Amino acid sequence: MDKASRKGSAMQRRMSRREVIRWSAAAGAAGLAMSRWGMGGRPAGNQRPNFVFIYTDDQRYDAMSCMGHPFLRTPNMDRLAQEGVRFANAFVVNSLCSPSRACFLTGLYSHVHGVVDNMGTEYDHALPTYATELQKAGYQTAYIGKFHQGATAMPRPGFDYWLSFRGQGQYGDPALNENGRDFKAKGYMTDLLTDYAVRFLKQTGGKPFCMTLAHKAAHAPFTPAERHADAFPDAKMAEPASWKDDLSGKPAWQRELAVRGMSKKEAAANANKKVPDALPPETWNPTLASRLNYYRTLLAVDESIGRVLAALEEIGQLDNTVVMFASDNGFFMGEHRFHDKRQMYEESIRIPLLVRYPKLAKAGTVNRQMVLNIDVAPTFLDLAGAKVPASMQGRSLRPLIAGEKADWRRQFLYEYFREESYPTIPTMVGIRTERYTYVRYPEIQDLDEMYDLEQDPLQMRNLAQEPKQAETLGRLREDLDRLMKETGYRNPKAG
Ligand SMILES: [Ca+2]
Repeated sequence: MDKASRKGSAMQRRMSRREVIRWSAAAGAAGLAMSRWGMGGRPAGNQRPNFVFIYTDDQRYDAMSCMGHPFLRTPNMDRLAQEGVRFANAFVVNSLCSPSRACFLTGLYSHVHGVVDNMGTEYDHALPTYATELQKAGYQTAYIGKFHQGATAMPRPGFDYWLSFRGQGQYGDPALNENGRDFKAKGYMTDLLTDYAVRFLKQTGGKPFCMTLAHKAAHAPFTPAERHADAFPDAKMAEPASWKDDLSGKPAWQRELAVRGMSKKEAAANANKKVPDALPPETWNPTLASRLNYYRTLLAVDESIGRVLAALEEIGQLDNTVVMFASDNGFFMGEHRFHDKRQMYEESIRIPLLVRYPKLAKAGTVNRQMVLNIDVAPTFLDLAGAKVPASMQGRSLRPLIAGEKADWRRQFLYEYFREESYPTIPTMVGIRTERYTYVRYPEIQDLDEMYDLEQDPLQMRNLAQEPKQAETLGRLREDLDRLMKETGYRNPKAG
């Protein structure tokens, strides 16, 4: 732990003691008994911020109109950016649904919290999460939406209110689970989740709360709300510049993925297809329905944000609430001829991250530090004045939200673990610095990758084999080894 973080932790400890004293005094004076949320009653709790953490599934970092999107309009995401901080360099440390969700919760890398793939593993319930710690600190906690870990829809530790579903769930008339009770709902998933979120907010009664609202959108099968089914009638999606990438000079598995497909079934069916050294060109379809529908699903998400903000205003808590908006991973829209996520390219590892909290954040700020999904949990605990467990690997974004100068990270570790269902995409471990990406594939014999993002932001030219780059490559390898050591890297799937 560096000096600044030690100082920060000491301050957190002092703050939490002060909080306890203040709370005890207030509760004592009012003659209130302990409730399930800690001290009963309203007084001191109102001084602490509430948290509303809204996140989507598979939303690209640039799928917002405030990022200059050509046809998607997201006035409420834009409002969060205009009235708060937009993190221009927000990343996930593992670009996959279940692992990233557990990273948000625990502030830990996948190889520590245990969720390394989408195959139904679950984080270790003994681990502290922002929910368990805020609950202990007297917050009312709610999880509403897609959880996508384990094999069950049942409530998880740390949440006073629970509304979720099993696995991926359905867009239309979904099966839901409310506080342990299974039932079938009528309606469109994004709208239903928003109804429950608004209902939760309206019954908070002045006690501090932390509500997570995790949307199913914009994940496949990309089903928009009926009212948005015909949105963007004239949209033509521009061909991404890296659609022309023939993947020559890059690892062979990437060309294999492009030629033979991603799933185990596709890979088996196409096993006889030859994998060339360079991909032949392919025609871009600017009106591909699945891609347009991906963007259409985000229209209901944006409306949902608007409804949540209105509900916060109605209960008089808007400016006392830290509203954070993010996504669990990015998504390829044909870049390098890829779809989906997982790979350590920018479109896959970058996420949107917006924070509105006018008590701390100056409106319309853009922060360019590298921030991560594992930073969310420590941020909430820090802002609540609760103790951030020393075991958490992320860092509190508080100084960045406040616009303070901070000695911040200049590189981070990225990891992905091969899934049985998508065997072509290998286990990878990499480092992203402010200038470079370097990734290696420890389980297969294939090329490493190295990109100079300053010279080659589209990641077209793999520098890992270029003699002139040997020194830089050597440094990146050393830095990666150090990060692996520091974070206790291991491959849990390798046993
Ligand atoms: Ca996802």
